[in-house]
Amino acid sequence: MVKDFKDISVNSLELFVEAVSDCTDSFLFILDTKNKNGFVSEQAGAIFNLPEKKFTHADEVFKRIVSREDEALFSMELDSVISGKKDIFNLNFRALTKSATSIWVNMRGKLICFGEERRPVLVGRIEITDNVIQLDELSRLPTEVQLRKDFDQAYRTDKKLSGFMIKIDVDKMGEINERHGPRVGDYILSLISDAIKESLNGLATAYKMNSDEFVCLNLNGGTADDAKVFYQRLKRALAEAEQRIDYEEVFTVSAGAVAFYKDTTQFDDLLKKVIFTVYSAKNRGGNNLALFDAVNYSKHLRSLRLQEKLRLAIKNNFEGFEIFYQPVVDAKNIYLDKDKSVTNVIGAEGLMRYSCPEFGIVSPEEFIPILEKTGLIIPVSRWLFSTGFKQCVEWNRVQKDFHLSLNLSYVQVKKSDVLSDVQMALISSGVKPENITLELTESGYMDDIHELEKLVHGFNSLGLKVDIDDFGTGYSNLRYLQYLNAYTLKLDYSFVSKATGGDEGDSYVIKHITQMAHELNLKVCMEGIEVESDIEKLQIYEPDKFQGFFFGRPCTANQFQEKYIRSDIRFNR
Ligand code: G
Ligand code: G
Ligand code: MN
Repeated sequence: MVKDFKDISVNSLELFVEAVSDCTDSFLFILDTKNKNGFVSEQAGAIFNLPEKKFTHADEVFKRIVSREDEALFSMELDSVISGKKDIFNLNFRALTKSATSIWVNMRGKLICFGEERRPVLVGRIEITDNVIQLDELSRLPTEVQLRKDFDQAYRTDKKLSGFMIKIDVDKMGEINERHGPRVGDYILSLISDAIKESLNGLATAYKMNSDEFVCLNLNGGTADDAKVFYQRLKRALAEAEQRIDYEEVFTVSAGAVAFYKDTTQFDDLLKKVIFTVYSAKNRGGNNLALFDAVNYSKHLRSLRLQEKLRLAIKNNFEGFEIFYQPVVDAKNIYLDKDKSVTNVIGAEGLMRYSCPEFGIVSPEEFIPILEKTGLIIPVSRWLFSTGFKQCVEWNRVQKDFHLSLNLSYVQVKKSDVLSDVQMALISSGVKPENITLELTESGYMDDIHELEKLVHGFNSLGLKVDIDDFGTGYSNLRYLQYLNAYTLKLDYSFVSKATGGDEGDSYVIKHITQMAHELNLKVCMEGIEVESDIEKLQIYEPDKFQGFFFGRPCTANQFQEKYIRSDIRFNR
């Protein structure tokens, strides 16, 4: 039954709509079904592509705010009201906002007759519905906002969720964009999102994340195996898509899946886990599915926490950084006295340590890669040079040719301007360059041994010596040794200890490397002397220097000074 307001004109209705429009979050509208005049509250014009308040051809104008998928539905509904078949308009549809994003709205109106001539007018409101589903333009998939909403809603209902989350990241999307342009890139992304939709088959819900990333979520008890099944289907669907475009482009995806069973992990933490897992897949070369690994993840979290600590420590004037010193002994003349109570310590290797209450003493094998990755190695190197050199100067006052070695990694050299940093530290500390050695390993320089050659030359021209460290591990290159103008070859302790442990092969190799090094005018330092009996076993090869736990473990500067630095001149240094 159509209501009849014969004392009220459409004009006064418009005035009423205007008057109350500020009092509601809905967008009020009027559509005269006979002359097709339209009227909307001002707020509607701000969100949707609608003209100012009053306009003609209202049926066409309203259709324009409907997204393409829902156009047919909208026309059907509107036409049945205009033709008088229905007196209520009620439709949920995706409307396009001014910024061309699509949002779900509910539009509801009632046919009412106004004035003397009883004009049938549709009066109602458009409301943005509660579950605003923001669809990604390209993939027509809901976005991250919706993913979070869906997850949170499930979490509110049940804090122990079971299912899986899988994140998909297109491999080499940057390259694809670069080669074909971003429009083709978009097209390929849409092929990938189609393939994802095709592969879901009820296993999960897909969402489009930033840039070239997707997430599929299952909250119905899906397992890691289900995630694998989905990924296999996706790979097949992608292969078919490639075939359809005649292999104009090959595209692969990396994926990471986290399965959870009665788990209370909240959304942000779950997302972090899944992001980490995709990185593992990418690090394995891409084009594969990685499953969440709790052990790796806790290592990763530890490394992130340590990274924060290191950053703070550096800011706090290198608080917690320390150089430990391990004695280096003259292998030709090990003891300074007849009863072998005083060892002939000719120098030390400086070994960096970091410690803090949370982590205790952290090994450089753990923190140096973090410093290198973050670039923090640059300030720390400067600190190392200046602290080490100053210490050397102090000990040189007592023992004038006491010698300090510091380690430099390949990445450290690449990332920082090591040469000029060392030079600055030399000048400001006033250390004698001939008392300083830098230890380098060959690994990393394999592609360009000339780089290493240039570096050694640079250090030499500052008056410093360079030792080749860890010789015998990884890729030691005998052929280039002669070009390097290094001072000492340091035989790695793992290698030396095998020989002293009775390995004939290693003994043989050590013997000949030592002999060869001497022929090339290099000194030899053997590391890893752990017990006294090692000395005899190794001395027959006539090394120049020894280093190892038997002579002393790495220790603090104070401990080192107390044990090994002697003001006593009777040893005639
Ligand atoms: O002493 P420790 O076992 O923690 O040393 C482990 C490794 O860390 C050794 O190979 C050593 O060369 C390296 N290292 C120690 N101090 C430094 C340093 O100051 N810089 C670099 N690059 N490596 C270091
Ligand atoms: O790789 P580089 O030579 O820079 O590192 C020296 C490392 O070797 C230090 O961490 C030091 O603690 C370790 N080291 C020194 N002497 C010995 C030893 O006698 N036995 C063992 N196992 N390690 C040693
Ligand atoms: Mn070393």
